[in-house]
Amino acid sequence: MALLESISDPSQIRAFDNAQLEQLCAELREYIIACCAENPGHIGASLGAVEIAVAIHHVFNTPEDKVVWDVGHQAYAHKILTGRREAFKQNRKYHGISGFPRREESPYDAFGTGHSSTSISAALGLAVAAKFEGKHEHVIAVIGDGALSGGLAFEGLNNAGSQGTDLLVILNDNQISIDKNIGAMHNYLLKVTTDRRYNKLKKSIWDRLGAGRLREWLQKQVKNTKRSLTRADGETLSLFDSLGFRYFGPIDGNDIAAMTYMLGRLKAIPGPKLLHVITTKGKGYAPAEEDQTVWHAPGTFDVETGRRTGKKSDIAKFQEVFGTTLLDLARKDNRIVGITPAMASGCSMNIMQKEMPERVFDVGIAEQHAVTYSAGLAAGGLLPFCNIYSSFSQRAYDNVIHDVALQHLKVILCLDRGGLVGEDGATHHGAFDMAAFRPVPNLTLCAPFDEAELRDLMYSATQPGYGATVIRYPRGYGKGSAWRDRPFAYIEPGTAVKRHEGADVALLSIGAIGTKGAEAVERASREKGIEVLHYDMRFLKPIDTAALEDACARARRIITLEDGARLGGLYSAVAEFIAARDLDCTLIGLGIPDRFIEQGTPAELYAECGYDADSVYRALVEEKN
Ligand SMILES: Cc1ncc(C[n+]2csc(CCOP(=O)(O)OP(=O)(O)O)c2C)c(N)n1
Repeated sequence: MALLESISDPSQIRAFDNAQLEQLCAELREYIIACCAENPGHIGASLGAVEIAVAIHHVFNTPEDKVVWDVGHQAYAHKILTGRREAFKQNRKYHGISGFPRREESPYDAFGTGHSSTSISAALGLAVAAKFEGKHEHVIAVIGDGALSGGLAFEGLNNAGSQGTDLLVILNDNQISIDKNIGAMHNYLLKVTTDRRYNKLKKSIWDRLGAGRLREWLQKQVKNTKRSLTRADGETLSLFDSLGFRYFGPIDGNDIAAMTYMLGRLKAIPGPKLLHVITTKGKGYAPAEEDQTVWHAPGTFDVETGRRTGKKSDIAKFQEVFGTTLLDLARKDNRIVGITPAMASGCSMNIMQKEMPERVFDVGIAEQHAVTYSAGLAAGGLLPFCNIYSSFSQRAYDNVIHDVALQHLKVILCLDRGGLVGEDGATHHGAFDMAAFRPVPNLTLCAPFDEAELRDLMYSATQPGYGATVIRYPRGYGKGSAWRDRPFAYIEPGTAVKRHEGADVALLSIGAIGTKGAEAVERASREKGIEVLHYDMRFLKPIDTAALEDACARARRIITLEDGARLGGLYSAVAEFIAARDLDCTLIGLGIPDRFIEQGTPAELYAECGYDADSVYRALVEEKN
């Protein structure tokens, strides 16, 4: 680590020669692998983007010149080079650094990210602002081929291409998203990169590198290739040119000499430019190159063997319950189809995809399209299950209102990772879904207590008593209730379940966080003789008013518990109920407070937000009425 150890600021690498830059890339890789083996993170994308980060900081005058990373999960080399080498050992940890770029964290993080496809819009904004202020800054957006499948990226290209503002977009094309990348844009990029002239160039780059005289030669080749790629076999391949960008590439993005050379040249060219670079996800670590989907974020592993060392559990995650149940339902009902915006393995829709590939649609990182497409499928008579991670569904809010709910279209929207997700932090917590969807008419909004209830709610939503439905459930494990091969049970919309009888205090919970509530209820009874009336509300909409009436009539102290924003969620719903009836109750709300919660283990974050089992217990026993 001779070089890396001495770098505290990227200006130190500006004078490096190619041999030093190559060594630096090798050291960065070794460091990222060693750190991620113990402290898991997004290793695959970050290994693939090492040369991009090094070349940018070598060529450009960061932080005055600005780099905007799309999604930001590939930016580990950037973080390590920009004064966070030691801090990287605490990557994604509680009170450590974020796994994504954050403006508060470093002046080198020009724009915060976590969600996909924002980089071109944000970089354009920065570039236009610099122009307004008369500053001569370079602004660079680094976007993956997966992120380019998101509509926002096209909106950015469309706007930037017509403005003529100086902007460099580096398209980091590793030909994979988390799962296999799909879509027409992917096919187009593939066509460009498999062009015989490009491959000839790539081969000769390698041949030539050994021989030296790199500069003039590369210059000539790149020029020729650009010319030839815009017209391969008589067909135009200049999609980006037609959008107003000058297209350069494709070049080998894992070749540091080629990268620094190209960036150096592009620095002098005005206007919107797009450099297409080909990289390998997981580059330099064989296990990560071999199974790129798993090594997107593999958990802990043994560096020598590549064996993944994360704890295995006997119980299934909510995701497996979702995936298996969807397949079970689809086997019985031909109308059922699955839609995922690029998260087939993350949400386990790949279980259905394996058996029924023609009935599962991976639409790319395109949450808005996923919802409106589902609405179209429903309007055409199919029964779509659209699965979106809760935080990414924020993108599709209007589509749910305008395309689904308003038109009474029966889309079953399954929101995965509802609630605090842990190490991915503020950008990824599913905090706002319940508050956001509660005011939308024509929607049923529910959250299962456990695995069996998820299965039954999914089944129930297919039945005639339900219209458009949102089912939200958390990341990972529940309490481990028996669910597999269980006969489906219909759940009437708007019905709560009484989970404990009592009258000293009432606990109204929604979702799987209710299991922590149940632990606290049990402990309050055992240790303090406090008997809690515990309702698992199950539905936020329609809400079970009989259960609320019962709770308010019997217990004067009501505690709501939700793994979501208190403002607008269950807490607000119960407050509205109490206020409308002028009831004499004290209401305490446990849930995500009115601020953004950063990264940490779920246990640390529940404790911080005051709704882990201990906090619920304290709230229950604080006062005996
Ligand atoms: C709006 C949104 N949807 C989904 C995701 C989840 N996600 C994170 S990285 C990723 C794949 C990105 O692919 P690409 O841009 O090609 O980068 P790579 O990981 O291949 O380097 C996805 C789908 C996200 N971060 N944001």
